[in-house]
Amino acid sequence: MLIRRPADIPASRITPREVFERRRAFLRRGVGMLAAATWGGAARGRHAADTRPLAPLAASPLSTDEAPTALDRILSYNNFYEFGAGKGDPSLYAHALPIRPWSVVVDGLVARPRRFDIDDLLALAPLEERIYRLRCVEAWSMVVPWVGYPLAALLRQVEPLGSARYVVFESYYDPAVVHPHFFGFLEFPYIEGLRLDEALHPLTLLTLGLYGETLPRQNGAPVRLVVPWKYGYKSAKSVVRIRLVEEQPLTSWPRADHRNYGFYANVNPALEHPHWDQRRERRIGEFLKRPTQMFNGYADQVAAMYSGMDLQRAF
Ligand SMILES: Nc1nc2c(c(=O)[nH]1)N[C@H]1C(S)=C(S)[C@@H](COP(=O)(O)O)O[C@H]1N2
Ligand SMILES: [Mo]
Repeated sequence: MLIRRPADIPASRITPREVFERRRAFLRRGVGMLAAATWGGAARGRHAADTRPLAPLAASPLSTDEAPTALDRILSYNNFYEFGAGKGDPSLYAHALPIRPWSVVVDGLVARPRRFDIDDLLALAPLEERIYRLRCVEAWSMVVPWVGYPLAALLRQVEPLGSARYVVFESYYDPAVVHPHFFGFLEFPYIEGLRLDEALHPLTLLTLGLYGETLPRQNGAPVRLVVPWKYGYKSAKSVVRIRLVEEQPLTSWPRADHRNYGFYANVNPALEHPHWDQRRERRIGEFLKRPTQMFNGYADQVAAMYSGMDLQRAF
């Protein structure tokens, strides 16, 4: 079948928002399958697309009004070390990730431990589209229209006990499936963690999609975390277990290199990093760097959680 674009508009002239709106219009007109195979397929390049539309989505007042990064960049410039250390590796190799069936165990210091099937998770709370900045410690950033709902909605279901103070996130790991090349720096499974108040903060998103569809594998299908005021490494992908615990967990990056990666990982331009300048960032798709904002621009909402803490030490 020969498939044409709607008009001969050079791709360089199309803003991500226009592409997004046009894809949505396609989906609404009931040719979702076709749209996914054409626009999605073209944008994803070598990635085997098998996402599906998510609806209905409420727009979130917590969204930034900045323009989202183009979908093809979000799909092809990734950190997902289980599938390689190069930015292009996840889009090439993450197709091996088996995303169905999938379930997430939520246990530890909770009154009602439970295993959630991915379909339960998709139906647990109203899905919102939230356009958030993602700032990587490597000094690049993106703006992504995520789809999800507050992690708090999930945690409420299991009733955290009074003794629970931290939340641990464990990513999928099967040595037979992940990472076709040797990468000896991180130990797997990838482990992340938040303080319970951070995990319950309304900005902390249990994320099931982006750009109006279920998550592509390279972005952490079928369910990941997004914590927009922290460096990207806090946003664990392809989560299989969420555990509530009493002690601050030893997470993957500080375990590998505690001088360069802290537990808190709050975006902080005043912090000196030995490898990357945290004062500025390059928005993917832009040429000039821009100043990095404290807490990635979310200071009004989150700074109070850290009052009285020395953010140079608790970094
Ligand atoms: N399981 C797992 N989750 C992960 C990572 C990883 O290597 N493995 N990389 C993190 C880092 S460093 C970043 S910047 C973001 C990147 O998310 P994106 O590829 O969807 O932009 O995912 C985070 N989550
Ligand atoms: Mo990152």
